[in-house]
Amino acid sequence: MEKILIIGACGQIGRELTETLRKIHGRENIIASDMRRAEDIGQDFQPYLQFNVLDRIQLGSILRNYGITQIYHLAAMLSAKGEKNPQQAWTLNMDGLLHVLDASVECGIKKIFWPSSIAVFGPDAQKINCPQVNSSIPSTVYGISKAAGEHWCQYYHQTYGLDIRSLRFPGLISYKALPGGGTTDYAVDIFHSAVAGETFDCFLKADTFLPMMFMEDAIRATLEIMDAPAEEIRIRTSYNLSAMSFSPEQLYSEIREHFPRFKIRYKPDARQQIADSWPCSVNDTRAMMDWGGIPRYDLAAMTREMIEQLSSAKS
Ligand code: AKB
Repeated sequence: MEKILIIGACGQIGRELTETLRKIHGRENIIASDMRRAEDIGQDFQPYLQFNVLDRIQLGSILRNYGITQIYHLAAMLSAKGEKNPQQAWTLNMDGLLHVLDASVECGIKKIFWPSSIAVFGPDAQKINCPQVNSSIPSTVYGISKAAGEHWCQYYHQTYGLDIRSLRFPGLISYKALPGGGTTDYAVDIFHSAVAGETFDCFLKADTFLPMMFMEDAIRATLEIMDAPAEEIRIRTSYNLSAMSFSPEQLYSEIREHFPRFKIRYKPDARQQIADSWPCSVNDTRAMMDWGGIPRYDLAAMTREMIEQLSSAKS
């Protein structure tokens, strides 16, 4: 029986992953944790612990006291927020990961998942279909922390045999939880404006192509990489992962198929520079070869699902 700790469970990925893992392993075996106060968390999200991953001593106690066998470490500061708070982003993203790696070796954790990002690539990387191994000189603190984190994961695997698995997520789109502080967040916010009947102010230019994925596909890929036999995970930094690539204008046109009167205004801000530094699309052949399945959602299917779900939540 696995006992799983999710760190950063209140975030965009954490909410859905917690729900899914609880269906598979049973509610009592999935301990959700985050910085949010335990009093503010509903009964439906229990068992829950208020916990800051920067507290290394508490991390060790949790792993021992709850008999944790696996960790999903999701807590991080994303790209746009990280540029406003570089030191804090570095501390949370880097020290947080090092605490998890170190405590996992100490407590004999069997398997760990840690998300990396397309942000590991910088302006000099290949723009279209960016390969698994390519120039990786990131221009954001978030990207630097993810690139360094990937190397730490590989180091802990090679040096201590730690079974840590990782995916380079593109922008993730979901209706259950909002993202916070990312450059790809526009692709979620736009749906909320469309369903509310409001004009959307887009912080990226109309023709900015970025790699994106519907959350259901991201969760499935996470479960697939975690379920794969250890010897099939040949990349111990992090795997490129791909589903679709679109621009704000393409997403807007797709949404207009459902809401013909929907309006968008383009007001690019500092996040444009971050988006311009990332690839437009990535190549995930290695993930497909080693363990992966094919994503089910393209732009049209994702848009339909987002609108259906947000509209029914509203009514
Ligand atoms: C962000 O925009 O910072 C994230 C990411 C691509 O990792 N969604």
